[in-house]
Amino acid sequence: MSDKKVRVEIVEEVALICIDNPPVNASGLAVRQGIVAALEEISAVGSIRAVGLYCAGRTFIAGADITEFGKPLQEPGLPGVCDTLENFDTPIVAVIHGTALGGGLETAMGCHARVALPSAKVGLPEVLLGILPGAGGTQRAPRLAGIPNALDLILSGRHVAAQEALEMGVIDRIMEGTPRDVALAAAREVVAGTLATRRTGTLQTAPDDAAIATTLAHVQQKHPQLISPQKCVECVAASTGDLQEGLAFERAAFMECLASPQSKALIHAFFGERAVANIPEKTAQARDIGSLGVIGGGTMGSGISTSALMAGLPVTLIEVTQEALARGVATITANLEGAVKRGKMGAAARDAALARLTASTEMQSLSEVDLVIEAVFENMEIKKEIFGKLDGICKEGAVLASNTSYLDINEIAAMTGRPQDVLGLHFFSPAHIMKLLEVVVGENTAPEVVATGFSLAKKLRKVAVRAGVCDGFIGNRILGHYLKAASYLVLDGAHPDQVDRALEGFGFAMGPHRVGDLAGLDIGYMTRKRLAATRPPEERYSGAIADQLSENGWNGRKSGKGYFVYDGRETLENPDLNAIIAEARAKAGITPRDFSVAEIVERYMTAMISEAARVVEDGIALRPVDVDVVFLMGYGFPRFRGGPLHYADTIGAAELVRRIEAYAEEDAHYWQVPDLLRKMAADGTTFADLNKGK
Ligand code: T1G
Repeated sequence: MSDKKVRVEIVEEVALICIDNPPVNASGLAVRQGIVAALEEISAVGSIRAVGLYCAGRTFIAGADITEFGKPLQEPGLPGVCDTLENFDTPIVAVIHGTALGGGLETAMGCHARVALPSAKVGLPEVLLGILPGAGGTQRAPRLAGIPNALDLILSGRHVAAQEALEMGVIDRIMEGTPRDVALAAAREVVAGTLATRRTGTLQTAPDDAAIATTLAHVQQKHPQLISPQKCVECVAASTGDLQEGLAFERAAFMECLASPQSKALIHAFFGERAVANIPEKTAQARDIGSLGVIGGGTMGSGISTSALMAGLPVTLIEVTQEALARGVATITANLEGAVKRGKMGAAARDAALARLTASTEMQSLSEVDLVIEAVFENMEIKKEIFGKLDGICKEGAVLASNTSYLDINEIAAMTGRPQDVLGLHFFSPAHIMKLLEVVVGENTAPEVVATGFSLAKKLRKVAVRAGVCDGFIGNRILGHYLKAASYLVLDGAHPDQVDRALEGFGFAMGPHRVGDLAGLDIGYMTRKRLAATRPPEERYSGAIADQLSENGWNGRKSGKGYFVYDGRETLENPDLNAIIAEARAKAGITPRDFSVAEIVERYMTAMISEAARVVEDGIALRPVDVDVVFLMGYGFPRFRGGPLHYADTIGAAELVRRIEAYAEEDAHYWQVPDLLRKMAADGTTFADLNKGK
């Protein structure tokens, strides 16, 4: 079997070009060279009347090879290949299966007709990587599908099903069969004249200034920090003119986006979400999970149950009372109803999911399930008692997991005679929507049990990140630290609303005080009380203001008042807040001072990065990218900044050390330079280097 990425097959008067570059036929250099060589080979035959272009493996070209970005561009580039296809004398029909994405769809649009298998999908997701379709997509898509459809495809990055793509005009036909057989049949139809072909570039784009103007205003308002969405609209607007001028405009815009820090961050996020699956236990044999038990029908337990039911698993839900059980089942039902409303599943699938749910107050009914997830109130004694019981109930080989957000998995596992079967599976609320799952590995957790956690995550369509045991694991440990920085900013003079606005300007969907109100201030209050006994005396207390709010019964949205007042959909100022802040400052003997937006962001992010560096240093996270993925998937970190440690590399370890040492003059206990950062500042290492194992 040659390792040629592109093969030509001549079948009478038609030729077939087969691209074979697993895993996703990315159009790397060898594929591009191979396509050009194939066309030359076909020209040389001289008798070919039509060409069918298709791919081997699981999908048509899923885009340009992203791993080539940032490296010197090697010719032929993809724009050139698409032009060569378009200008080829003999008609070429592209046959799409799997997902034709980005440069893949652009390659197909460079061909003279497009046929898709019924299950195929097409898309132009480049904007999700901070770039834009740079091989003619912004010029050919409007010519085939019109400006509104092209804007939809290019700005949403969504994967469009074959039928809708046909209705849009992006593809010309849907045919059944294997990709090769369809390529042969379609090419013969071209010869027979029953499948029309045309050069996309010769088509005209009907102007639609209104759509362009509306969309431009929308992206500027919705994504003020992002470069590529705006560039996408400007390129589509240029598609009403001459093709070559439009392609040149697109190329310049593409190169500008590709050079942007945003694109580097978004590409880091793309590969990061895949890199976190690379764990020491990946070769271990995961145990089969055909059934799940969930203990606790509260927000988390019902969310986890919903996620499992939506993934096709049977679930046994356990609660202590019938009332609590009924509440859990009602929440699950509402979650599933919401999924139907959001178009995530059909009514029949909802009913089938509910039919897979068993609700019981008897823990004994968990005796045959493959995996149990305990999701009860965050109390160590209650959790230990449950695991003690599970040890006596569950079958041999069952995996016992806790959804604790902070507590010591080793201590919980010690309650059983099978600590090797115990791990943490830390879901994020709402658990049937949030994609992140922290898989917390105890000191005795068996490799196959860790592998089972990761395979469950895949089944639930979650992104799993491996975490070691410490208070709060990766995410909440770091959160606990930088929220103190936010509280110190307020104690020292900033206003909670000012802090939130500064961080929303940085890119967070919501500032820490609004997030606190959303999650419930009582959670933080209980954590502070839980940790009070172990708080070092030299630590400056950060909870005075939040404590007062909770002690007043103001725990945020759920009580209509917290840092802010919530009146229906309105968020209003809390008229009592300033007095509480002034009192806390007076008690602490603080003279407030002004903080700039830049200083607020700097302190908050430096605090986050410091603790993140310690989490890597302590081996709680395998790599810096694991921290980044946790924050991108679970803590609303702005994706176009790539995560705390990707962002840290844009600042540099030396500058971070300088900042921390400056802040330490105010508070040497809170602001300490992590050894890892000091070492990186000394030897010039970056977190990107650490991700590569350097
Ligand atoms: N380039 C390089 N590697 C890629 C790749 C790509 N385009 N797409 C996937 N991979 C790798 C991925 O890292 C993983 O590797 C393996 O393939 C399987 O992927 C000019 C410039 C296709 C829907 O944005 O959305 O074209 O981890 O685990 O869940 O306009 O991959 O096994 O080592 O994700 O089944 C535009 C990106 C590029 C599509 C399959 N295209 N890919 O999902 O598998 S920019 C995209 C995906 C562009 C032009 C511009 C998904 C998928 P590893 P996977 P999956």
